[in-house]
Parts: sequence; structure tokens; C-alpha cells
Amino acid sequence: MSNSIKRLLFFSILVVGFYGKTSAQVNKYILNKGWEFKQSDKQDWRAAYVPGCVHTDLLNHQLIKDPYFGENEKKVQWIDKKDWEYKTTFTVNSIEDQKQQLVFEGLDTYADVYLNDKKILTADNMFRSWTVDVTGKLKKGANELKVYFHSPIKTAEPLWDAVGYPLYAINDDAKTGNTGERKLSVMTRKAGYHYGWDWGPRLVTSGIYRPIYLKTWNTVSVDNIRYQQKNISEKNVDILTTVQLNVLENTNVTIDVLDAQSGKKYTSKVVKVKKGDAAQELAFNIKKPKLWWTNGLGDQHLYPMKVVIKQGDKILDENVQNIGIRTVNLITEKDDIGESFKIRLNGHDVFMKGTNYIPGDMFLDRVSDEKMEETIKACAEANMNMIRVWGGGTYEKDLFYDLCDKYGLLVWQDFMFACSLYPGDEKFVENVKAEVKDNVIRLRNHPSLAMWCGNNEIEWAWFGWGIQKQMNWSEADSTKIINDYFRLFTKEIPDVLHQFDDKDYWASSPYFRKYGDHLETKGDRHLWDVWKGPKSWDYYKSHVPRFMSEYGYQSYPEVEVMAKYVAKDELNLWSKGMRNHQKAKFGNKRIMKNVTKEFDVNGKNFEKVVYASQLYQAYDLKFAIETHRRKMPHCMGSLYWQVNDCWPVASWASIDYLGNWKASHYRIQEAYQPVISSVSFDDETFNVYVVSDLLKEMKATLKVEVMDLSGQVVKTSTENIKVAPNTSDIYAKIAASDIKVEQNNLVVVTTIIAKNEVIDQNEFFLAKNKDLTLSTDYQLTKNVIAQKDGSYIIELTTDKVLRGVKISASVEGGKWTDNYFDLLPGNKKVIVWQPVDKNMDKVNFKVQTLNKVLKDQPAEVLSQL
Ligand code: BMA
Repeated sequence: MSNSIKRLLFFSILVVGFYGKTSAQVNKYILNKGWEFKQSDKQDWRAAYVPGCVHTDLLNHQLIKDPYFGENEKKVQWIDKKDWEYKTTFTVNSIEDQKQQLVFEGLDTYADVYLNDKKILTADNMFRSWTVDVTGKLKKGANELKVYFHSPIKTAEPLWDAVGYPLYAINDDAKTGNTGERKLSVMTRKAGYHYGWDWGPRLVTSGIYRPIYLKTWNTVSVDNIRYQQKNISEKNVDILTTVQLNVLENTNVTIDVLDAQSGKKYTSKVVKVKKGDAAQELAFNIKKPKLWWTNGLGDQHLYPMKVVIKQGDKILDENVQNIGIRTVNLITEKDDIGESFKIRLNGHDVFMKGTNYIPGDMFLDRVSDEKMEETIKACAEANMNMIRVWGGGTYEKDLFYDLCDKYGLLVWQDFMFACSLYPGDEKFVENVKAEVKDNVIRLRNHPSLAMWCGNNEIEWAWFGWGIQKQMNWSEADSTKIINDYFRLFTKEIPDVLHQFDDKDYWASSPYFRKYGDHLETKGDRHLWDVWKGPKSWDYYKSHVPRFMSEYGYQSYPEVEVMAKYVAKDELNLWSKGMRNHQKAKFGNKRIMKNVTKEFDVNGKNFEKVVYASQLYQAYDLKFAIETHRRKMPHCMGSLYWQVNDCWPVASWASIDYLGNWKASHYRIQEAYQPVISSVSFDDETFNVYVVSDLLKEMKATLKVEVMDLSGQVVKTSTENIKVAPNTSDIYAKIAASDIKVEQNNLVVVTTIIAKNEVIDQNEFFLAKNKDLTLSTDYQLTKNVIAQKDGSYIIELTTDKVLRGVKISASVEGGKWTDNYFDLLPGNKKVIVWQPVDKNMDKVNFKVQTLNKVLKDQPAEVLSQL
């Protein structure tokens, strides 16, 4: 018996005891112990984890093989056709409190809940939370809680059939799921990506994926709080606190609003509350507020707020949450280009540098707090200031938004709808409205929350992809479908949203309200033509929108990562196992088509393909980001697709499933720096731009060197410049005719020096990588110059221009300060490697360069430190 199973069995016979009193009168008892699960038509109960899900429980008991390995995904498709039961027993020693409620923060999805064999809840939406009054239904002693999950597939089938016409869902992998023509994902309020996506497997799970707790209280409790900020200035902010109370009896209560850390009281009032629910408003102000800023622009100052409800001296309930003082708006106003699409933070138009986020695992309980923090931190480290929670996943757990508050990332929050058309019956609409209310109330006070968006790519699908023809709907059905769409996304959702929050709402990303609407002059845009081909990187230059909310290029994760998920002899692009880890249509072909154009590589050597694909992705994203930033303020945002993976897979992610930064994440980090230099080659001229996101003017020196690839500087210029705040401009120009070196033998190196420090160095190669005359005969020096606190500080120098320098350690698990970089003669490159295990005896480092690896010069291991 495995250790984890032994541990589970121990929990299953453990009876949960509780009923301790805290100072506040509201008590919460988490019911995460003693759970067991079984397939409903079988008898054997087995220990289960809560929060968790059926797939991970089956895996823990070795009843299925790892669905992420090889083609195992296909062998576990039976799970979603079955019903599953979960149960636990908890002990109540005494029942004193007036009100007893069971709170379910996340049930996935069609669940009947029984307390002591009596049904207390029917749930049908993974995104909602449910509070059930169980007053008088608890027994002294043992109580049994049972959750019966109906198969999400079997439940949705009759719902699908009742619609009368097929609905559209491009990513629903009905084929793998064996559901025939039925794209059942659209019928169920459950994470879309569970049904398959072009980067994810189909694993339609069931389970209690967020905590369940028993809440007991007396007289009055806090239901929710809304903090609204008005009249923000350097001197003052007015804060209106609306406290929504649950009241069991008429009484007088004192409501205090305090600083949770210092205990300083902001305001207080005594009110008579009446039985039933009541909202109470308290207004106060904070003098000289410290503002909350995005990463790179200032501090992320948080005010820890506490609301205390008292009856006399007795504390009835307390609520603590952080707020940040800031104004944030989506500005869409007519201008001489068309209509703006930009985020205004504290009165400044801020260029959004960011990414799209997908759930961190197919099984959400596996996304540990540490893993979530690693991802958000990696975004902040890469100089991002925005993250989009994309509509095919979930409304993330609270921690996600806490982390965005802390690291200074604004959140673009989609509602959970993506690339599909949904039913429009009343039951469905009411369910969605309840979901919107729950999540808006839960998330609205986070300073990081910038805007809400109705859905991902539905307007584009309707008006741009020609789906009406494809689906062959009758005219009447077509009209009904689009009317249902507009009702949900332009009326019902924004109506509910704006009852509970005043942030801006954008109905669909990208903007595409009517035929012909996909524009560079208005709204946001997704650009996939470069990935899909045959467009080259220059297409990014000719198609710069007002805000680019998606674009990207795929690459493969490191060989060591895939080696854990496919058999050793399957480590090649076309093996069955690897093919199952490429979910995009024509994915491998698309990667190879461009990668082979750009580099001397073929599909045969997997390691080389991985290296080349990562470099291609890195150069693609660097090109796109710089292009978008140079075009500021025409364009005011660039969110590449996508930062993370939910399993090990070939994808657009810049960080792989195991947390390794791909080549692209390093180059994104560089391209998103607050101030960058960037070369654009237009009309036979090298235009050197400086882009600054700073809110103050910057004095600097701009150095431009044209170098041949042997390292000879053939032209140089140095200029003192003043860079206006929040601008992009050309500061130097070099005519191609002035350069007497072949275009495939040159690199333009631009350096910004401010206060005697190099704050940016960028390299621009005009020719395709394949055509560059990179030398294979170079002197690379590499030294571990120091070892500090388990980290290795490594210095590299070269006598010739090196491209795509990849350094790796012989031990897995660690972090580089930079990697996959260019190395120039005359530069000393110092990088640090922080291993996870700080007590290793011996580590070897190997260095690879594009100069040699893809030119079939010696093997991959070029040098050992
Ligand atoms: C975007 C996303 C996803 C998809 C990605 C890559 O449009 O919204 O639907 O995974 O493209 O194709």
C-alpha cells in the first residue's frame, strides 16, 4: 500500500471534532477530513482528498494511470460518463448557535448534497458558491454529509438535445470524449478547458474542488462588503463602505471600520438593524493616501481593512480584506485614429505589458499556493503589469488576486465563456446571473482588478470565422443564437455586474461587434495570422491595433520535461505519445514550417528542434512586443498568449508545466523593461527608438553600434538624450547605405546608459538567423566566479558575436537570471543560477550557441564549465 493511501485511510476513520469558540461569534469549521469516494454503481468506498477531484483520487489509489503520460488521456474517458459519490462524517458536540449553514465554495458540477440522508442542495454550476441553511438539521454526535455527482456528460446530453439545434464549440474535443456530434461543454457551467483545448487534454472531472465549511453564528453576520473610492487625490480619498449584513433579530449593533494592522479606527456607527438582510453604509476618508501602482510604476501599497460588528462589547463578526487606493478605467473614447482602448491608472495612461493566464492544472486542487505564486511572481519579474484571466478556465481562487495585488499586476477578468455559443433559455441565463453576482462580489475589492470582459472570441467567431455557414443553421436558428448572445453579453451580464461593481465592462475580446469590425483603429485585437502562417513577423508591424490582447507562437518544453511524460523511445515529434501532447491542429507542422525557414534544423533531432522552437518563439514574441511598444500611444497594450501550461504540452506558454522558463520568458522580460531601445528597419533605414513607460523625464546616453558578426564595430554613435515620460520616439537613424557590411553579417547594438548604469542593451539582426554568418570558431570563456548561498555566479565572455546562448546545469531544478541571450565581444555577461537544492556536491554547466548547435558543428554539449 502506498504511503499516500495509508494516510488517506487514516483520515477516513478519523471523526472530526469541533466547536471551539473564537472571539467573534461566527465560527467556521472546515470539513476537509474523513472523506471517502466511490463510483455510484459500485460498493467500495475509498479515502479521498477534499478539495480534490475524481481523477486525482483514482490516481492516488492507482486505479488509473497518470492521464498526463503518453496516450493515457484516452483511457480515462469513461470517468466522466459515471456518477461519483463523496461522503464524510463530522461530529457536533453541542448545537448552541442560532444559525447553522453549510458553505460550498466550489462543487464541480452537477451535485446533489445530502445531510444525514436528506437532500439539502442541488448544484449545477462549478463557478458558484452555495450557502445552505442547515439550522435544526444537525444532530448531536455524528452527522453524515454526502455529495452525489451526476456525470457531467450524461446530464448534459438531454439538455443538448432539447436545444433543437447544434451549438458551436471549436475546442470541445468531442471525438476524444466519445460524445459524437454533441459539444456538451456549452450546456454546463463548468470550466471549458476540461473538455479539451488546443493546448489541453480532455479530462472532464467531477469533485469538491474548493473548501466546504460549516458556519455557525448568532444575531448578525457579515455577508459581504463593498469598498468604493471617490475623489482620489494626493490629499484625500473618500471611502464608502457598504456592509451587507445577515440579521436574525432586531437589535442595535456597532459597526467599526478599522485599520486591521494598527487598530486605528476610521469610522464607527451604531445602528438599529431589523430581522432580514440589511445594507449599512459608512463613509470616511483617508488623508494623504498612499496610492497602489502597477509593477514598475510605484509601490503596491495596501490598506488592510477590518469591519467589526458588535452588540455591546460582544463581537458578532469581523471581516478583513486588503484594499488599494487607485483609480482604474478602461478608456474607450473617439480620437483621430478611431477609438482608444487603454487603461488609465491614477490619471496616467499606462501601456499594459502582460499575458494571458490559463488554469495551472487540469485538476485545480493541484495548483498549490506556491505554484500560483511562482507564476505570478514570474510575471512581475518579467516586468509585466497586466494578466488576463481568460474565459475558458475558471474565476481563480482568492489567492490569485491577492498575489496580483501584491505584485502589481492589473487583472483583466473574463467571464467564463470562450470560443463557443451558449443556450439562451431562462434557466441557463439565471444560472449565469447568479454566477456573475457571486464572483463580482468576491473579487471587486481587489485593487488589481481592472476590468471585466464578457467572453473570449465569440463575436470574432460569429462575425469573422464564417461559422453560420459551417454550422448550417436555419435562418431562424441563427437569429435566435445571435439574439441570445447579445442578450447575455450586452444586457444580462453587464446589468448584474454593474449592480455590484462599477468597473468597466468590455463585451467580447477581441472587439468584433459586426461584420468587418476587426480593426486596427478601434477596440482590442487578437492576431493569430503569424502562428497560422504564412505571415511573417513583419505582419505584426503592419497590423498594430489599439490594444493587442492575444498573439503568440508555440514551442516545445525542455526534453527533460517531456521525458517524464512519454516513453524514452517516444522522444520525437511524430511518436504517438508526443503527438498526444500537441493539441493544436497542424501544430507540429506549423512549428516546423517556420522553424526550418529560420534555422538550420530538421525534425529529426528532438533536442535541436526543442531548442530551435524555443528560440523561434522567443524571437517572435520579442519582435511583436517591441513593435507594439514602439507604436505607443496608438497601441496601449500587448498581452501575449499565454504564460503557463495546465499539463506538459507543446504550447504557446512561456513557462512550462513544471515551472521552467522557456527561452521566450527571458526575452519577454527584456522586452517589457520600463525603458527599452528598439530598432525598426523601415525604408532601408535602421530607426532606433527609445520607449519609456516612466512617469518622469529621463536623461540618458544612447549608444548605437553596428558590428559585424566577428565583433568588429563598423559604425558607432553616442548621444545624450532626454526621453519624455510615457513616450516612444526615434532618437537615431542609420541609413543602410552607410553600412558597408553585408546584411547577413551585421548586428545593430543599442545601449541606454542612465546614471552610469546600462539599463538596456538590445541586439537587432536584420537577416534570418539561418543566413547569419555566425562564426563557429570563437573563444568562449566561462567561469564560476563565486558561489554564494548555494547560488552560482557565472561570467561569460566571447571574442565573436554569439546568438541564442543557452546555459544549463547538470542538475534539474533551479532558476537562471538570464538565458538564451546574445553575447557580444567586449561584454562581460554575469548570470546567476539558483538551484532548488542548495547542497549539491558537483554541478556541471553546459553552454550551447546557435552559432554551432544548428550548424551541425560538434554535438550539443559544447563546453563544460
Ligand atoms: C486564443 C485563445 C485560445 C487558444 C489560443 C491559441 O484565441 O483564446 O482559445 O487556445 O488562441 O489558439
